[in-house]
Amino acid sequence: MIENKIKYLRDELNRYSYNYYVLDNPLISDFEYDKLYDELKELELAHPELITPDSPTQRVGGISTGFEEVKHKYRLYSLDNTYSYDELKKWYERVSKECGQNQELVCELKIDGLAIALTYHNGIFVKGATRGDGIVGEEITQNLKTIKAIPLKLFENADVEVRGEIYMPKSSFEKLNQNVEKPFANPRNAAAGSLRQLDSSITAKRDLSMFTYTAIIEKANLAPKTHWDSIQYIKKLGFKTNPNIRLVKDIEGAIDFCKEWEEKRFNLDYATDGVVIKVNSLACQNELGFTSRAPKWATAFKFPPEEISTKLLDIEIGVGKTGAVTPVAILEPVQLGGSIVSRASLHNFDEIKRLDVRIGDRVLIKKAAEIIPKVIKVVDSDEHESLTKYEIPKKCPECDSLLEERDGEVSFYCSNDKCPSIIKAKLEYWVSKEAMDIDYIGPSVISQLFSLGMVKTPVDFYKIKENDLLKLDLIKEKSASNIYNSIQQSKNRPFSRFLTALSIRHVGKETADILATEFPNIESIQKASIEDLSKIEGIGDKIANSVYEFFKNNENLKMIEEFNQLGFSFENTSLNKTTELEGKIFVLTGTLASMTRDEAADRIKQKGGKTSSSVSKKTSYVVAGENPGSKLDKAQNLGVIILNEEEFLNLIGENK
Ligand code: 3BA
Repeated sequence: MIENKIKYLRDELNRYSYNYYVLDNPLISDFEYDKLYDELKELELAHPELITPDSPTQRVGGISTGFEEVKHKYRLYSLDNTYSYDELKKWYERVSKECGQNQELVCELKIDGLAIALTYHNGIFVKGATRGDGIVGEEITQNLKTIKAIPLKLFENADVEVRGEIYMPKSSFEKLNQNVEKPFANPRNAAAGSLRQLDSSITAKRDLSMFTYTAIIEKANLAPKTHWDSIQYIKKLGFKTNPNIRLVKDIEGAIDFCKEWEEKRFNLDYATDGVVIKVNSLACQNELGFTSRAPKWATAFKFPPEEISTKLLDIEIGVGKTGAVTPVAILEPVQLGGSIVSRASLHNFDEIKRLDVRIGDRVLIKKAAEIIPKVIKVVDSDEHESLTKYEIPKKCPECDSLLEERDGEVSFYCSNDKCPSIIKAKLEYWVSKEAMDIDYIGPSVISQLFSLGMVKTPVDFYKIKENDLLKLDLIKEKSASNIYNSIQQSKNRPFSRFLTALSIRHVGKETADILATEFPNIESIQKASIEDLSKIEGIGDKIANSVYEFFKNNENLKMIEEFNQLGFSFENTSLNKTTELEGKIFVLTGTLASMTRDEAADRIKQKGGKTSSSVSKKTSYVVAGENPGSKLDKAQNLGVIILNEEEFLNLIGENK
């Protein structure tokens, strides 16, 4: 029978992937796995009515239009932390006072990833969300389903919510960074960026995994009495847990564990930033309870930030989009915090003076919470006095214009607003996530476009033809057509994004949002006086002035005129927002004939509705186009109203 064959294939595939991704014990080759997978895929294609959400084929979903906020059923608390063993001892004294002496503790490595919560009903994975602020997170079920260490079906029909940390192995992070335009700063950011993809097929390509460390059990065959036992139960359900965990008799045992891992952690293929210490007895945990933000029965020991000394080879000067000049220390490469460091921040010239840093000095550098290490001091040496004092450069390293100081600011500025460094920095900002979010373009592409004379102002991006891009030296996924398409797509960004991207002084994302809600279009901002502007809540004199100046500048006006001619419309869509669809949640699936899913989502939001990437009881409508995905099945199961394209257009009043 087909059903039996399908069940057999699913069980086999699940067994193989459990052994591979959870137990790290491959049983068969990728080739053999793929053969079974294809067989299942084919059967499901012929019998779509037999597809279930926990089938291994359901790991890669489709493209969603955004992530819905969800309230966690149980709050995810924070974790108190300390760098000091004395503090750990004090914490243990408080534990002992409440629950008696000799409380056992469990030590777990603190994984430096992203905390998430997974919900299972009857052993089936139904929902996954980010921690968010612990009370409300973002639903990212589709993306989490692509992670093979997350079981879609448990070994028991339990109702549980588990929490754990999503991480990217260090080795996979290094590989990924060689293939992306904008490298991620660390594995944690890479994991976060991968989870935030709207297209889950991209997430599926990233090597993500999860260590699970907490279970809230609602319905199960067992109620553990200790944290240790609950970890064993988590394993039994089919989750991956971190093997480096230890049950110890008291705080001394925990401190030993911390000391041991302070060095050993660098040999692991995942990032850890400390040790989480938890009271083992759940009865004692209950007695201790929580403060307003964290459990009293757990604490984290954070590994001390590493420091190391190295030679300062040079001080380079960078020029940002505002013209502000920042010094960067160029160092003899050293290993620090799991990566090789050859540059460090020196903040500004005041800092160089304060530290009396001279080229040729040995300097101490430190990597703390920041991504970029910083120079903390000069290491005393006989040599230091013989080195020449650092002098603040008089001229811009790029264009030789004089550097100038500005009232009340520590930075120095390049005085030439045509400085190539400033122009390039502005172009880089234009394409950045915060602004027009143009994929596949980063510093190297911009530098080429600029030196070939193809792009001098942002408007030039939109005049490029696909063939022009063939002149560039491009790698892999940054093909001419990818770049061209992502430039074209960026034309649809909202008005506020466009205003952000202009790099108007003192106008960042928040201010741009304010301007975009106060003014219906670009002409009206252009016409506004300084008084009009500074009357607005959140816009001070400084901002009002720079906005005013920006729109008085002839080159800026010419650029905006060119944008107009290119068909950019700077209408403020949020102003003509309506409320017909208020309170309605839509899920879009399949291909629509009259518009893309993104456009449909915009129309829905325009009318006050919301969209979500997954179907639940709260979903008001599922709009199904051609070739809808599993969302349609789910909608049918849950009895959610399903609209075809015509019905949808009628509903939003666009069926002409
Ligand atoms: N254990 C992070 N919180 C953790 C359950 C408590 C907790 C963590 C932990 C609160 C790790 C705060 C966010 C959160 C689940 C709340 C761990 C790790 N235990 N091993 C005590 O490895 N990073 N983080 N996560 N609930």
